[in-house]
Amino acid sequence: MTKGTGWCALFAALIVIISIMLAGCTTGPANAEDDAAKDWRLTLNGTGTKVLTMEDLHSFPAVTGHGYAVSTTGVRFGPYVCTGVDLRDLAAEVGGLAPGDRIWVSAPDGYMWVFDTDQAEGNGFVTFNASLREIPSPPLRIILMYEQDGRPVGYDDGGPARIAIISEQPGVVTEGSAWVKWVDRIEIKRE
Ligand SMILES: Nc1nc2c(c(=O)[nH]1)N[C@H]1C(S)=C(S)[C@@H](COP(=O)(O)O)O[C@H]1N2
Ligand SMILES: [Mo]
Repeated sequence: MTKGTGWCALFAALIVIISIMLAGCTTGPANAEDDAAKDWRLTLNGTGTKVLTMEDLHSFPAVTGHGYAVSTTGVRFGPYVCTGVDLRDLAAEVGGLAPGDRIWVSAPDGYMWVFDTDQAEGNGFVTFNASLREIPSPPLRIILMYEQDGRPVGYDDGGPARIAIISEQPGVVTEGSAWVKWVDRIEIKRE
């Protein structure tokens, strides 16, 4: 083996090693998110029970709007363009909503938030402008969001499925506590 081919082999080996490392960096986290979405299940409970996959969720009419939220500590998250499924469409799968019903939305970390039917219709939320001054609420929609800014919702953002409260126009801030992350259960409670 000449000196030249030795260097050439070493160089080739380096290229292979670097490629493998780069591939790990770029596809690793994306695959983890894909797996999370693949394993994800949503249990709907109303007059009956249904379990949906992410593929099922994508088969519902998609709704897109502007979402922007503020935490109790005044930290804002967003603004985002949010895409998902209207909560009423999910409720319809298990008997729909009747006046007085409550919608319990929960996650595996034990967090839960309750919406009433008025809110499911987009009313009765407290809203702020981007400077966190309270403003009269425009019509809103509660969605189970699976896409944020055109990409699947990442785990850190509460994916694969998170509650988002959206409006047609941008700049409407809602309370972050209702934006349930990692949603895996939606129950309709009737008195
Ligand atoms: N599953 C789950 N969702 C949750 C919470 C939580 O603790 N668990 N906290 C809520 C509260 S109080 C706020 S302010 C926002 C915070 O969102 P962030 O973590 O994206 O900033 O998530 C909401 N959704
Ligand atoms: Mo919060």
